[in-house]
Amino acid sequence: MNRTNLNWLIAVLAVLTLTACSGDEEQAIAKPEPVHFESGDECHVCGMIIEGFPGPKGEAITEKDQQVRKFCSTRDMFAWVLQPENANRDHTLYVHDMAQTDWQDPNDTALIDARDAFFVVGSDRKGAMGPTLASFAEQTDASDFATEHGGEVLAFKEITMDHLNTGMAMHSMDGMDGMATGNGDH
Ligand code: ZN
Ligand code: CU1
Repeated sequence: MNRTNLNWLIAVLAVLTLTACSGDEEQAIAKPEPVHFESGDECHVCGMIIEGFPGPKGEAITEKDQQVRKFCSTRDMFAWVLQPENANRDHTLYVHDMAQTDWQDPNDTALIDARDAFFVVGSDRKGAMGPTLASFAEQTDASDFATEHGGEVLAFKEITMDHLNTGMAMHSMDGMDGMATGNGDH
């Protein structure tokens, strides 16, 4: 993270902390605000330049040291989040709400908390890395999308590594089934 981003983050945190004091006392630690995607940003998982690719993006602000990680796709964000060293961490996570923005060019005003979002897995719409997870703030929007583009609606906590490679996994399974049947006849 560069210095400008860090200063900006600290300023945002300070403002949020002040606001929290006047309101809910339970809200001791403020959640950092989303950071905008900028040209030249690289995906933390695959290293691709994120700009110019369709589909929802992801970002994480790490729990411990508030480092910003950006991801070319929700798929790559989950590939990182589901790693054993991240799975139980309270990283702040953002994804685009695709009900609010254009699939081809998602706008950062549509970033929402990924942990509260609904995801369509296995649809026909492609992200930066091919098959991806379409993210939505509202479950009804996710259902509408799944009706139009196929796939299954899942909550954040329901996503597993198996969901990240659905397209590829199904093809290889088909091939293996065929071989297993052939060999079994001997
Ligand atoms: Zn990536
Ligand atoms: Cu990539």
